[in-house]
Amino acid sequence: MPQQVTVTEHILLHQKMVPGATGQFTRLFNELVLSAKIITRAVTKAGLVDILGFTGDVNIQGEEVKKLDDYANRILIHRLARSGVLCAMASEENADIIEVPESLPRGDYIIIFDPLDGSSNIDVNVNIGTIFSILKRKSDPQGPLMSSDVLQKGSEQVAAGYILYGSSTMLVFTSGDGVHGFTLDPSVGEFLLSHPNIRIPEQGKIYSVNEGYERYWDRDTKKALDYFKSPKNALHKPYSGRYIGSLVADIHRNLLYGGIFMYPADLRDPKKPTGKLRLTCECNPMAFIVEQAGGLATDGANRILDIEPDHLHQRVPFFCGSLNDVRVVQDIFNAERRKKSR
Ligand code: AFP
Repeated sequence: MPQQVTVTEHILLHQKMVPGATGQFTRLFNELVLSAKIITRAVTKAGLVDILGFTGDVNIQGEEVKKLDDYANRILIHRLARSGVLCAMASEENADIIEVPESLPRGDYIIIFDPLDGSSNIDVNVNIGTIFSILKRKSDPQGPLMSSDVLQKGSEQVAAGYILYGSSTMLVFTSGDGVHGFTLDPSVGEFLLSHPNIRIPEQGKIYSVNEGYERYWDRDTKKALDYFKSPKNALHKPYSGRYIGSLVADIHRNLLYGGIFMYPADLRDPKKPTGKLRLTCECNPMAFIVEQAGGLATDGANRILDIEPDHLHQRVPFFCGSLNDVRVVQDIFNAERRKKSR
């Protein structure tokens, strides 16, 4: 019989190697895993039960809230608040930080999540995902929670991951010790280690971007796209274009096959002058995973993980993926900056 390691076993084994580990992280993870199973159940029933379509509300991002989005958000908030190890949460769907009520046991961890990313794909049965970023409180636990506890740089993340609801449900995460992927075996209801120590190919062959908006990009982004489509690039042939429109699915594919994901600044849309994706709940966790797998993530000028967030729902341009491909983008942006400063 093949050796099958569950995600809980994997975390417990790794916890043993961390001096002073208290088991709090494992408790938090167990609630995440349970939430992922509950959301998977709802996703796989979508179409059969009344969970497709809109709730009629508009979220903090100004987007109409889908029923499944709202369901995933409520499950995560309810379950995670009961982990006993969190002091606060933040969700893409909620305007403000959600403090864990005093009536529940609390701890030093903070989690930021996008409950169901890729909502526009929900009603058409295309992959969607949950993204999470875990931080540790820095301020005195006896005092009030500070906004700086939540607005930490991505490099301070304790762990980050995503759950991909696709042809199977997968949980991929890093706690700073490589990237590991687990696949939900529905027959036993457990996430089993299926992709240990994922490494992103150094040289990609895929570019993923919503090319429909090209005319609204800055010159550097257009130059980068041109490079990936040119037969004169490092591959000596155009890259393949692949874009699902669900960040989790696009990053997951590129993580395994190699490639670059781009969501640049959009100069047409006043809502997206710095891109669409949110730093704290989307870009930071994905950047942590991709860097841990050997890749890179930048906004064109800065390493994503070095950006100090100034507010919870901050958006940044995002270029993330294989080392060589992201370096090409960095070089294009740097050259242009050098020219301007002359
Ligand atoms: P939705 O959740 O509104 O579908 O947005 C998904 C997302 O945040 C991310 O998952 C995609 O990569 C990106 O937006 C797609 O945006 P475009 O539709 O503008 O390409």
